[in-house]
Amino acid sequence: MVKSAVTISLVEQARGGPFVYWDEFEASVRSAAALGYDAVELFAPAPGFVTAERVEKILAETGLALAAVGTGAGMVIHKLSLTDSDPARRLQAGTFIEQMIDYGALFGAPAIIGSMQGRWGGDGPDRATARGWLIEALRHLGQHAATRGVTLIYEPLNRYETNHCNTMQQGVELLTEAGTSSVVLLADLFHMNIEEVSIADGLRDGGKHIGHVHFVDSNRRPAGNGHMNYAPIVEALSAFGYEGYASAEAFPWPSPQSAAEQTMRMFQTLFRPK
Ligand code: LER
Ligand code: MN
Repeated sequence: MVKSAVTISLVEQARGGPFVYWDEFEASVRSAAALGYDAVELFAPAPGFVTAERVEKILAETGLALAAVGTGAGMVIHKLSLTDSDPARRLQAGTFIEQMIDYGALFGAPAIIGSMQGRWGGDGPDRATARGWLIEALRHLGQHAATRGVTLIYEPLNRYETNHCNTMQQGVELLTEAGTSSVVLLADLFHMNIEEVSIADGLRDGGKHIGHVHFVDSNRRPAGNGHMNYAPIVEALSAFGYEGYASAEAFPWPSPQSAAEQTMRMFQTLFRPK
């Protein structure tokens, strides 16, 4: 059964980004719990930003799980990427992600590599060099995650955010080349709406490699506020037995509370039909 999750961002520098809750952690988790969410996905400025003790206490009190932790703060705040031409910066990027993996793993939550994959070209490395670094990083970080009992999530992004992988098929090829079984793909419906010929076909391309879904509409508003056709999406996920999270990574439109309510209504309609 697909599970519901909603994003919480505590990264001030990311204001304006596609995250539902922006409040303090506890208030956001309590609000998500009141709406019936199974979990929250946390985008924090640094590993341990909300102490492990507090996370544990609040999750225990509300009964929610931690679905995943984002690593994008490494890029947004520190401009770190796994494909930076400077080896010292690549090392710092890897260390930031390792620490985020360790933080999430305390709660069984995988870390997500999205914007920290960086891009090739321009003043940076050529495509083959950057791809080699990315593959090496996924192998190493995937192994690190496995020793902590979690997977690692790799997210193909739309062309304006990366030029490594834009589609699920490219994501599968990257993971296959990396030869790692501890890294899974994130299917973000917003990015897929830009890049895939058909979102449902893209999901089928990813198939069993897909370990996480960002549940959002075509315009990045909460599900139901754009022109996304969800029926074939739900059918494709169900056909390969997807049982991960549908996590609301969407603009807090028109407000965090309304966005969380609207997403939950759509989640119930699509994934818990009467
Ligand atoms: C960024 O566009 C995104 O989708 C995030 O999940 C990755 O950091
Ligand atoms: Mn995403």
